[in-house]
Amino acid sequence: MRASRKNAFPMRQGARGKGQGKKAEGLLTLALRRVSSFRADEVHISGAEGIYPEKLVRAVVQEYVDRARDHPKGRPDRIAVTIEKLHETPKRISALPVITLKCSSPAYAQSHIRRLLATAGISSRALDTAFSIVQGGTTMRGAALVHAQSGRRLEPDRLRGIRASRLGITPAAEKKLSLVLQRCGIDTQTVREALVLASKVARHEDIVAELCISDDPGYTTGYVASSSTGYVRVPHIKKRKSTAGGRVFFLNSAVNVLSVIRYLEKTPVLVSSVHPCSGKASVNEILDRYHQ
Ligand code: PML
Repeated sequence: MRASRKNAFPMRQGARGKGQGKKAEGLLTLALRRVSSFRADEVHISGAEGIYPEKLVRAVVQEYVDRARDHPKGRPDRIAVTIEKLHETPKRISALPVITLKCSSPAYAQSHIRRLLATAGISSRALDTAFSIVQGGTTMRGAALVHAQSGRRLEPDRLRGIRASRLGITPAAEKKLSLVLQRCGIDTQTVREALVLASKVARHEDIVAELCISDDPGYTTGYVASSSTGYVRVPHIKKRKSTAGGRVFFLNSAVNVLSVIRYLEKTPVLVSSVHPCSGKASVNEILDRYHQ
């Protein structure tokens, strides 16, 4: 599947002739949502996102549906694939640099995350709010928005949250990313997709940082990400079999929340370049890098 996407994005933003505007030529955005209705209300159990040229969409939809059926969280009751034409050329960005924190337990994870995010400017009150969201029992469909200083919740709907959408990676960058992650032994679809999402999120100037814990009970590595820390993977962020999880985006004080939501949900972004992966480091080593 990935090999067949070679040269799928030949047109770079700004590579057109004068007067051609910024219309996206034949690009579609795909979003997958898997829903289970084993409780009275439907529960969102996982999703996927991508931006593809029209000619690849049929094959990608098939791939999405196959993945959705074989998910570790079980067979969904409903699979919804949304396909939308992009009317705006995607903004091209770099993936965040990747590093894995040396961490051996959820207690250490929480303490390291508090230190890392405090350095990025997140108050302890905001961190309390964030941990209560990602460790609480409710699985939100999207991310919570938390004010980085006051810890106030800012998303209009606390169950729906905000879903970062319209994001993808060019085939060339995806190939390079695979090579870079292979060298660190972490080249999985989960890591690649989470990194693309985190890179789009961190790119907004009013989003200070992100905290993510997967709600997959078998996946115990989460991450914190920001433009200053990069993408910091956190092993043992939760106990195996725990279904808790979620995403929190921390926002600046002077933020215009609606414009951040618009960026996250509507602005198309493609990762088109990749940094090397730095392997593993202790929290002190990572903090020392900030202060250099
Ligand atoms: C998710 O989308 O379920 C979260 C995935 C987190 C991946 C963390 C990593 O292994 O880098």
